[in-house]
Amino acid sequence: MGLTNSSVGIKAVDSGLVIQKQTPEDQVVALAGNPNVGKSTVFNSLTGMNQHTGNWPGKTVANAQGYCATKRQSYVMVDIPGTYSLMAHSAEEEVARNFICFGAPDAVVVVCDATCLERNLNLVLQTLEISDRVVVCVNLMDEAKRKNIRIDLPLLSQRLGVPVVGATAHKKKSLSQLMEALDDVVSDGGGGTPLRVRYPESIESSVALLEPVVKEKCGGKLNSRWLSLKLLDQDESLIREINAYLGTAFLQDQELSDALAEAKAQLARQGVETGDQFKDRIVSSLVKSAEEVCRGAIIFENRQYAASDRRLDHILTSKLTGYPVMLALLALIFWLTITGANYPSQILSDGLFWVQDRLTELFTYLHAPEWLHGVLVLGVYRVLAWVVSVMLPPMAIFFPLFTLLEDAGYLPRVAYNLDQPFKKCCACGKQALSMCMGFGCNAAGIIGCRIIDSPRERLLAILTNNFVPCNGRFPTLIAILTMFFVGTGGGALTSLLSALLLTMIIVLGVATTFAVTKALSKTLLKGIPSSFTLELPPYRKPQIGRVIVHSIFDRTLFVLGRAVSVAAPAGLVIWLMANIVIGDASILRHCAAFLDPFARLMGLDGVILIAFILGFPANEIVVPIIIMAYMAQGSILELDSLAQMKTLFVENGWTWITAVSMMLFSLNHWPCSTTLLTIKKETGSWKWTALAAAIPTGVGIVLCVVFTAAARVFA
Ligand SMILES: Nc1nc2c(ncn2[C@@H]2O[C@H](COP(=O)(O)OP(=O)(O)OP(=O)(O)O)[C@@H](O)[C@H]2O)c(=O)[nH]1
Ligand SMILES: [Mg+2]
Repeated sequence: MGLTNSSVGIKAVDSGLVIQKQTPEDQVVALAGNPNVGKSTVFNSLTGMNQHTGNWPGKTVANAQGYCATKRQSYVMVDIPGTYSLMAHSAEEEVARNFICFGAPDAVVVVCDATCLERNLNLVLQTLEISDRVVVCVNLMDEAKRKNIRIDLPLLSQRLGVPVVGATAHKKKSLSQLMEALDDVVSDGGGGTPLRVRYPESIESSVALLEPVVKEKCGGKLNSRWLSLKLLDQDESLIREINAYLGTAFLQDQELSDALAEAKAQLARQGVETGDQFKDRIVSSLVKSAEEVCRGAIIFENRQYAASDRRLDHILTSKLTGYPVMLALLALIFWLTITGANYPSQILSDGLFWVQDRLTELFTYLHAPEWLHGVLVLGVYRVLAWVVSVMLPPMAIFFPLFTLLEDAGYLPRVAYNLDQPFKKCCACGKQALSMCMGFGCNAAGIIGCRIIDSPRERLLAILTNNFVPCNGRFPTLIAILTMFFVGTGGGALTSLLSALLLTMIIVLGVATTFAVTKALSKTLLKGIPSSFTLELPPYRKPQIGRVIVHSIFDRTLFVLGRAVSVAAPAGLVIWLMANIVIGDASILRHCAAFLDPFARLMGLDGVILIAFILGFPANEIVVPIIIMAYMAQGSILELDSLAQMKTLFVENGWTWITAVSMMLFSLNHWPCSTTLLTIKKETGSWKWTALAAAIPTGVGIVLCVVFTAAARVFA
C-alpha cells in the first residue's frame, strides 16, 4: 500500500530484548513456532512466568525471557512471537526471525501443533537450515488425541534427524521429555544428522557456486548454505539484517559480489528468475519435504473431527447470527459480572467501612490531631476502600469470563465478524483484536496493535483504542448506570437492565471507533486497506482452573497493587486539596469553580471535570475524587452503599443528564498516563501521542455538549 513506517511516522517494532544470563553457564533457548501453538504456555510452565496466552494467533509480539533448570543444565528461555516462516512478512515475524537467525541462541525448540503438524514442519525445516541444535516439541497432544490423530514421534525424529518429543504444555510433567532432549542437544548436539531440504537442481548448483566464497567471507558466524540461499533470494529486510550482523564490509566484498553475480547469472541461464519465482520454488520444496517427512507418521483416524467446529463457526460468524450472538455474549458477561459483583461488593464495603470506624475510634483514643485523621483515614484509607470494594469485584468476575472466551477461541471470530466494517473504514480487521484487548487495559491493547502489519492501519488502531473502556472505567459506568437508571434495589432483573444498558454503551464505543477510524483514514491517514488473512483457530477447551487462578491472583492483585500505589497517594493529595482553605474555599473548590462554567456546558460540574483531570494516573480514582470533593462540604459522613452515593450526588445537583454526560465523558476522554506513555513508546512520536489524547477528548466534549443542549431542550 505504499506507506512506509517513516511516512506515517511510526516506529518499527524492535524486540527490545537483551538476553541476561544468571550464570555464564546458562544456555539460551529460543522457543519458536507457528502462531498459537502454545509457545507461551510452554514458556510459562517451564519458567513460572505469566506471558499472555489465549486462543488466537498473534498474542506474543515481543521477545520475553525467563529462567529454568534441569539437574544437568540451567537455561534462559526466550519466548518469541509466532511465525509461519523465516521469510518474515510482519513486524513481529521479523522479531522472531531475527532472534532465530541472529540472536545466536544455543538451541532452538520449535513448538508445533500436533493437530496440523505437517504445516508446522515448514518452520522446522527452515530452522534446521540455520541450526543443528534443534528440538521439535509436538504440543497439543491432548487435542490430537481428542481428534483421533496418531503421531509416530520416533519415526519423525528419525526422519528429521533431531529429537521430536510430545507435550501438553500446561501440564508441566509432560515437558520433562522436552527438557531431557534439550539437555542432550546442548551437551552433545543431539547426535543425529539434521535433515536438509534439497531444492531443485537449478538452485542447488547456484548455491554450490556461491557457498565456498560465502563460507570464507562470513567467518563461520552464520550457516553458509543458508546464507547463500538468502543472498540469492534477495529478501531486502533480511539482507539488511545480515549486513548489520556481519558488518557492512561483508556485502561490499568484491569477491563475494562477483560470485553472487555469477550465481544469479547461472540461475537465469537455467530459467529461474530471482524474486518471486525463486521464492516459489523454495517454498514448494519445503512443502514437499514436509509431506515426505509426515508420510505414514501421522494418521488421521477420523477426518470428520473438524465438522463440529465448522457447525459452531457457522453460528458464530454467519451474517444472520454472528452479530446477535456477539451482543448476547457481551450482555451475558456483563450480567454475570454485575449480578456476581453485588454481593462481594457489599461484603467488602461493609467490612472496609467497619474498619474505617474502628480506625476513627483508634485515632480518637490516641487523641490524634483531627487533620491526621482526615488525611490518613478520610483521605488515603477511604479512597482505597472505595477502589477495592467497588472496582475489585467486577474486575475479578469480568476478567476470568472474558479470558475463558478468549481461551476457547472466540476472539478471532469477533475479528472475523468485524472485518467487513473495519475494511469499510479503510482499516484492518485485526483491529478488532486489539480493541478487545483494550477492554482489559488500553495500554495492553496498544501493544497488541503490533499484530497489524501496515503502519498506517496500526496507527489507526492505536489512535482509536481508547474508545473501548478499560477495567478502570467499567465499574464507574456500572455504578452510575445502576444508581441513576436501574435502581439500587438489586435483584436479577435490575442487573439484567444494567447489563443491557452497558452493552449499549459499549456498542456506542465501538461505533465511535468506526467513525473516528473512518474520519482518520479519509484525512490524516489516507490509504487503502491491506488484505489480511486471520486464521480461525480450532476451538479449544479453556483451562478453567488456570484462568480463574491466573485472573484472581495476577490481575486482581495487580489492580490492588495499583490501587495502593496510585489511589492511596491520590487520596492524600485530594484530601489536602479538599481541606486546605484559601480565602473562602478549599483549593479543590477554587479549581472546580474555575472549570465550572465550561463543565456545565458539558452537563457536568467543575468537581467532575477536575476529578477526570486528577484521575489522569488511573481512571479508577475518578469517582473517589468526586465523592471526596462532595463530602468535604456535604452532610453525609458515611458512604457504604450505592444508594447513599446517589443521595450525595443528587444533593450536589446531579440529574440524569449529569449521569449520562459523565458516562459519555468516561467513555471518551484522554487515555490514562500509562496508556499515553505506551503510545509514545509504540509510535516513537509525541505528535501521535498528543493526537491520541486530543481525539477522544474532542469527541467527548462534542458528545457531551450536544447531548446536554439537546436534553435541556427536550427535558
Ligand atoms: N488443550 C491444550 N491447549 C493448549 C496447549 N498448549 C496451549 N494451549 C492453549 O492454546 C492457546 C494458545 O497458547 P499460547 O501459549 O498463547 O500460544 P502461542 O504459541 O504463544 O501463541 P502466539 O504468541 O499468539 O503465537 C491458549 O489458549 C492455550 O491455553 C495444550 O497442550 N493443550
Ligand atoms: Mg505467545
